[in-house]
Amino acid sequence: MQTGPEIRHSLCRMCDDRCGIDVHLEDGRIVDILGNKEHPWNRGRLCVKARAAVDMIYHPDRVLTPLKRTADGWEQIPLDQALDEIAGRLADVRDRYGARSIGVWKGEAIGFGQQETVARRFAHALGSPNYLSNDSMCYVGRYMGFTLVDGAWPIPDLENARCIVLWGANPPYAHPNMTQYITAARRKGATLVVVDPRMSAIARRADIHAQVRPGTDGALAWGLVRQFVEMDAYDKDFVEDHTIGFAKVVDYARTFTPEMVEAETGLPAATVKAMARMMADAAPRMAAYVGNGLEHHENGVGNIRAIAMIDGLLGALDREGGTLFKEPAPLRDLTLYDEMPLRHLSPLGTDRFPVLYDMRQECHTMTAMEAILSDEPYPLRALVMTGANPASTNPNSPKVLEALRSLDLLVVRDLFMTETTAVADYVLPAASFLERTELHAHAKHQIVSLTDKVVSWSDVQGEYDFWHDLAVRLGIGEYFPWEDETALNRWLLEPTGLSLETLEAHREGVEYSPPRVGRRRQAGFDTPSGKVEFASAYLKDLGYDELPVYHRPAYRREPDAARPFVLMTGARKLLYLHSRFRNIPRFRTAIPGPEVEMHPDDAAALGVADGDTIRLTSPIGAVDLPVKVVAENEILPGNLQVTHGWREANVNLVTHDDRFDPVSGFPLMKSIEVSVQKV
Ligand SMILES: Nc1nc2c(c(=O)[nH]1)N[C@H]1C(S)=C(S)[C@@H](COP(=O)(O)OP(=O)(O)OC[C@H]3O[C@@H](n4cnc5c(=O)[nH]c(N)nc54)[C@H](O)[C@@H]3O)O[C@H]1N2
Ligand SMILES: Nc1nc2c(c(=O)[nH]1)N[C@H]1C(S)=C(S)[C@@H](COP(=O)(O)OP(=O)(O)OC[C@H]3O[C@@H](n4cnc5c(=O)[nH]c(N)nc54)[C@H](O)[C@@H]3O)O[C@H]1N2
Ligand code: SF4
Ligand SMILES: [Mo]
Repeated sequence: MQTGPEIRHSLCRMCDDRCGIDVHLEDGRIVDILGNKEHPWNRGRLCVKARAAVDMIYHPDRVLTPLKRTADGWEQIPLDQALDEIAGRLADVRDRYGARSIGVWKGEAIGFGQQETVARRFAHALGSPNYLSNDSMCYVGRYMGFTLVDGAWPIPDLENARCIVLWGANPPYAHPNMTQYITAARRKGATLVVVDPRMSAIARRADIHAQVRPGTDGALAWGLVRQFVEMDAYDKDFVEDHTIGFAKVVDYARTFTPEMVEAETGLPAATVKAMARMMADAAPRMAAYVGNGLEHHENGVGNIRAIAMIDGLLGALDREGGTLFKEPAPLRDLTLYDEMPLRHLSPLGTDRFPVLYDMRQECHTMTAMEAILSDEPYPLRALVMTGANPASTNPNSPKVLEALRSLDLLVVRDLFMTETTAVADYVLPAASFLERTELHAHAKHQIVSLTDKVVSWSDVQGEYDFWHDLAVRLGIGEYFPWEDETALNRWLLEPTGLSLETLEAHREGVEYSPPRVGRRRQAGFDTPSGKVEFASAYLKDLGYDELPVYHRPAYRREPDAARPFVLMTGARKLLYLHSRFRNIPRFRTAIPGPEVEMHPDDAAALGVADGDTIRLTSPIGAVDLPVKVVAENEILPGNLQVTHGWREANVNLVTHDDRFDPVSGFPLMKSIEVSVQKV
């Protein structure tokens, strides 16, 4: 039967922005994806990746049938058989080694929210504390830095700010729709400061581009704190009423003179002063945002905590035009952490990184690789993974591959064959975001929305159906009593008082509670003391620095003459999401391959030009890449940048799985010492 043109409303979940989309169908097939003008976040605007969903969904290489590894290669098998066999093998592992030897892993394609919590629920229902994810490297470092100080990670009120400060973030590429809020504020006269060792797309538009050395942001933050105190530009009432540790802060900040900051960060002393002036002039309407650029360092959380203190000092917290505390949607919690805490079973990594588990209930993926290879502290023998490609995206990829290959069972749910499926025992076809219905809460606008299942394929399961069917086969079906996604969504939604029907009629989202400003100032902050904690007794008790003390990056502390270059990795490209989309031909035409960004002086000294191949070597390994000589002001001499996710030259061959931020456990993937040879 032929059906005419049809428009369905949903959300794009190619990245975490989750923009409202209008999906255009003809005869049941998606022909276009346009922006939903009703959605308060993107107001009709989309980035170029949204339309790539059409290429992705109908891609000829898509995995649409379950695959089983055999001696003769991949065999296509029926879904029921795949689930039966996987359940049988998981049951064997559970019998032999105990439930905790089974891990569950979700990747960035699944995001947080419902699809993550259902995976967490499955692990706990099975009796395993080992829930793993890409968040061993993403977001959690920032979440921790801010939560330790403010009790939550506040949301910058960009459009109402008079000064916006971005630290290690590049919204035009990474959060395209965030950029429109920055532009709106700029039109109203807001100033913009971008702290980045590179001239990023957003740094180009800044009033001040603070081009610091990688990993030295903490020194700049302390230098600004010192300036605010010197200038008498801090909010005395806020500090007095709502913070603890201020006297210690003033004392510690003393040595961070503009000249000292210049020596450490490379930023001229005059720029440090100008930046402080610009922020203080706008206060309290100063909105700061910290990106992924600060997380992948050995001093990441400390640097982020130091930055977080500035909001409190300038009185910008819980204020219009500053940073806002949004109320999370009162959806039901799918996880079983309260009903069935499994902390006593030693979730992997908890002993090394207790804060990671305390604050996020996350295990540590690098520790998990060690456990697989060594059986210490106990064996981890099976992994069920969805929406992740760690053989490309985790540090020290060869070791990741070795570990995954040595498992008794690796199951991967994906849309495509990847570096990770290459070592799997079973590959299951996963539903993309347009092939499942799920609830999303958008904290910025305090709305909840329901996505639409626009396409379906016979053997392709959504996340809930998969975990449910596996649970039933493993005898833990009682934890998955909802017949399907719809029944689950209804249950999750109940406490909000909103009905599924209302959400179906308003795919652009429905407000779950009106945003309020000033509540934390009245009721107290969500920290142990109820105050903004410049000094953390919680961290001190765990043996960490009470203040966000500045620790110099290793390449500054003990320069290694054999590895004189400092490598940053992972700066986002507009068209690619981590290891995704390299199979979209028109994207390949626009950005054909990997490259290493290099300063012209370094290129001259090495005798290399655009396109020449060089080898980067770290203690972990080596990778060969073509050179891209950038303009003089785009990168600092001695610094290099390579974006991850390329199969033909994977920069995670040289990133560290053995050096971490001590609080978050995040690996060293930026500010890495490397040597360079012409090949
Ligand atoms: N197109 C696209 N969008 C994405 C993604 C993607 O892969 N592609 N990934 C999504 C995900 S999961 C994430 S986490 C976000 C990340 O998004 P953002 O947080 O905006 O991160 P990036 O775009 O990588 O920009 C980080 C910047 O930090 C700089 N940087 C590196 N080291 C340092 C440092 O020591 N100090 C400072 N101040 N800056 C530093 C880099 O030069 C880079 O310009 O993007 C999301 N959006
Ligand atoms: N060197 C270096 N490495 C990094 C970073 C860096 O800055 N530098 N950044 C890190 C960060 S912030 C992150 S978040 C991680 C991300 O790392 P990963 O979580 O591994 O993310 P992706 O590479 O995007 O892998 C997602 C996989 O999910 C599949 N997929 C797409 N849609 C769906 C879906 O709907 N369902 C399912 N089941 N699968 C789907 C894709 O085909 C892809 O294979 O990478 C990290 N790796
Ligand atoms: S920013 Fe682009 S990729 Fe991300 S949700 Fe919006 S349209 Fe999709
Ligand atoms: Mo990320």
